[in-house]
Amino acid sequence: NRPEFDEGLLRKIAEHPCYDKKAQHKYGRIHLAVAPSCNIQCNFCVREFDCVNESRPGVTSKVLTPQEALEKTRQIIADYPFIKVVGIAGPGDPLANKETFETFELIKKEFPELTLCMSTNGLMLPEKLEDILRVGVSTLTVTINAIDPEIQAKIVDHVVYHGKVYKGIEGAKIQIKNQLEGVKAAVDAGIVVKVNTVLVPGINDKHVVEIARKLNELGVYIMNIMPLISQGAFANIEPPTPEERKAAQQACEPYVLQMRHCRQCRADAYGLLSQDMSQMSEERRKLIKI
Ligand code: CLF
Ligand code: SF4
Repeated sequence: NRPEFDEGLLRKIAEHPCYDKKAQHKYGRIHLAVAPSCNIQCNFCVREFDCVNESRPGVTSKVLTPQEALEKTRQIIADYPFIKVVGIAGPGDPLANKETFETFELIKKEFPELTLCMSTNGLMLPEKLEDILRVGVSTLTVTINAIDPEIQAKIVDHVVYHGKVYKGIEGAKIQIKNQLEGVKAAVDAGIVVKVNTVLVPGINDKHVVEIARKLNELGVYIMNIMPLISQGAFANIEPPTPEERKAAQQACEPYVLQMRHCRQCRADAYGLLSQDMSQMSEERRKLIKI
C-alpha cells in the first residue's frame, strides 16, 4: 500500500541514513535536543535519560534552545557536510514542545536543502500535523508498540491529553487512535513515515506481525523493530535476544520494509550512524561551547 514518491522525496530517502541502509555509510544526521517534555509515561522510560522510543539511554542530552540548536547545526554542517538530515528526537516528545517547531523554522530558513526529520510517540500527531507540514518535515517516525489497547496498557502507564491524565486502557485507546489516524493523515499528506516498535518479550512479541499488517494498510514506508532497553518499570524484563529480534523482523517483512541498522541514537547524536560524534568528540564540543 506504499504511496508513490516524487523525485525529490526519493532523493531524500536515498540520502537518509535511517531510511536507506545504503545511505548509512555515506550520509549522516544531526539530532537537536530541543524537546525535554513528554506527555506520556512509558514503562521502560527513566526520565533522566533520552526518550527510549528512539534512543538508547545514556547521560541526558543537554537541552538546547532553538537558537543554540541553529548555531550547533551551522558549526556541525560546516565540519560534516555529509550530514543531510536534521532530526528532533527528544529527549522527550517533540510534539509536546513548541521549541520543536521554532527550531525547524530556523533550520529550514537557513538550510532549505536539508531533510527535516522527527520522531514522536504520536499522541498529538493528528492535531500537530498541520504544523509539521508547515515547518517542512518530510520524514516522520511514530513509535507504535501495540495496536491493541490491552497490550498497549501494559507498556504505557498513562497519557496526558489536553491537560487530563488517562491511565491504563483508557489512555492506550486515545494514544492508539491518534497514532493510527495521525500516521494515515501524514502518509496522505506526502510524508515518508517510519514506525519504531520496541520489542518487549512476553508483552508485544507475539503482536508485532499484527502491527506490521496495519502499517502495510496505512502506507508506512519502513518499520524499525528495536530491542527493549530494560529499565524503569521494565527493569526486570529481559531484552529480546538478537535471534528473537531477527525472527520478529522476518515475520514482519512480508508486510513492511524492515530497518535493521538502527543504532538507538542519543537525542543529541550527530555524524554517521556508526560514529556517534556526540559522544566521541567531547573536546570538539567544548571548543564550540555546546
Ligand atoms: Fe534521527 Fe530517527 Fe530521523 Fe534517523 S535516528 S529522528 S529517523 S534522523 Fe535512526 Fe537513530 Fe535508529 Fe532513530 S538510527 S535511533 S532510527
Ligand atoms: Fe519516555 Fe519517550 Fe515514552 Fe516519553 S515517549 S515516556 S520520553 S520513552
